[in-house]
Parts: sequence; C-alpha cells; structure tokens
Amino acid sequence: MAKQPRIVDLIPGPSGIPRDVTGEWAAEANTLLTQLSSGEQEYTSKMILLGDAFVGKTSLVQRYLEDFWTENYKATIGVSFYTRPVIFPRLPSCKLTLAIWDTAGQERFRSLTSAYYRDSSAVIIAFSFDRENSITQTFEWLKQLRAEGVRDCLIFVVACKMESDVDENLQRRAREVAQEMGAEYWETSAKTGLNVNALFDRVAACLLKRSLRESLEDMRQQQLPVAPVILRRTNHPPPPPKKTCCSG
Ligand SMILES: Nc1nc2c(ncn2[C@@H]2O[C@H](COP(=O)(O)OP(=O)(O)O)[C@@H](O)[C@H]2O)c(=O)[nH]1
Ligand SMILES: [Mg+2]
Repeated sequence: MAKQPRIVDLIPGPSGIPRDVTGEWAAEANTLLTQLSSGEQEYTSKMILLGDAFVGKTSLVQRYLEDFWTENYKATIGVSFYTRPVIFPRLPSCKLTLAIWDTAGQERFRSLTSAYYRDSSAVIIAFSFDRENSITQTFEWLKQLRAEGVRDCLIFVVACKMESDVDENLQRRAREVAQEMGAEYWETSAKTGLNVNALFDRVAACLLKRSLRESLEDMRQQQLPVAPVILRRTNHPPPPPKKTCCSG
C-alpha cells in the first residue's frame, strides 16, 4: 500500500467527548518540544487493529492509506503490517511513523496474531452494528490484549460501516462500552470515508504527544543530580570504643 506522508493539521475529537482542539494540542506539544534540548524528534509508534472478522478493519486501513474502497471481501490472513509517515506542520521538527498492524479476527488465527500485540501504543478495537455480537466482543479483544501484557495503551472503540442509520439503543450501548474501557468512541465508514482520516490523525497526534512526554521524562531522568554525599566534619577524633565484657 502507498506510503505518502499524511499531513496532520486538524485534530478534531469525536463527538461526545471533550475536543482536543488543534490550538491547545499544538501549544502543549510545542511546550514539550521546547523543553527537549535536542531539535529534531523522530518517532515510530505501533498501533494495532483488533475486532471480530468482517467488521471492517482492513477496509478502514485501506481507506486511510490509499483512499480506496471495495465491496469485495478479502480475508486478512494472520497479520498485515503497514507504515505511514505523518507530518505535523505546526511542529515541523517532529516526525512520526505510524506502524499499523491489521489483524485477522478469526478464532483460528488468534494464537498466531496475539504474539503481535506486544509493544502496541494504541489500539483500535473495531465492531460493526450489523454484527451485534461484535459490540460485546470488544471486551474480549481488550482482554486478549491485556493477556499479552499490553497495559499502557490508548484505546479507541470504533464503529465501522456507519454510512446508514443504526439502532439508537445499540449506539448507546457502544458508547457505554467505550466509556467502561476508558476509550474514545468513534463512528466511521470506510465506504464513504466518514471520520477515517480524522480517527487516524487523532491516533497519530495522541501518540506523538505521548512520545514527546516520554522523551522529556527520559531526559529528566538522565539529568537528575546525583544525591549529594554529606560528609560530617569533626574537629576531634572519635572517642575510642568503650570496652565491654566481650571486647579485647
Ligand atoms: N457498507 C459498508 N461495508 C463495509 C464497510 N467497511 C467494510 N465493509 C464491508 O465489510 C466486509 C468486511 O470488511 P473487512 O474490512 O474485510 O473486515 P475485517 O475482516 O474486519 O478486516 C467487506 O465486504 C467490506 O466491503 C463500510 O464502511 N460500509
Ligand atoms: Mg481484515
């Protein structure tokens, strides 16, 4: 798939959660950047797509990477891996490469794919309303991720195929699921392109900011002054040890 850089300037938040307004985001990221003494910052962050088969994961990635859509279903075998450089015009000295891991949702590939979960910094847990069971299954996918020791990972619960209306109760349920997981909730359509770029831009922006924070933390750790050794000065030599019944 294509590797043209994606230029991220606007980072809208999904409806229903607080917006991470571009201005605020860039201001905070800039502050972090100025605190880092080295100029250029280049990062690679891994994100992974999980979710039941047929919910629309591969189509989402295809739309993001190639702006391409097809009705034809082609099952993902095991794992597919892509990278995409992301450029932030407001932060010209930063570059992020998104490493995108698209996994197969079929049970028979699960043991194969779970080994790829490690070191994920962000996860898209996808579902679609036409496969009702896939909503509850999102918890299973999160469990799988945790079982592989992935803890500190940004979670995005993503509804796919949202070009047509869906049952409001199911929609509410999906929002609750996301809230329970401490995740952002997004509604997308690979078919129409609805929110697809916005979602990946948001993931990239969050990951860049996180990387900047981590770099800053590392730098601070390295610069921590060594705890001073306090030498007690005495004018007199210490008194000789008292004789006890057990000594010399
Ligand atoms: N209507 C509609 N169908 C979609 C959309 N995204 C994917 N599909 C269809 O859903 C099926 C499964 O898609 P795919 O991306 O392969 O799912 P995956 O198994 O989760 O990777 C395919 O037939 C796609 O054409 C969408 O946004 N709208
Ligand atoms: Mg797939």
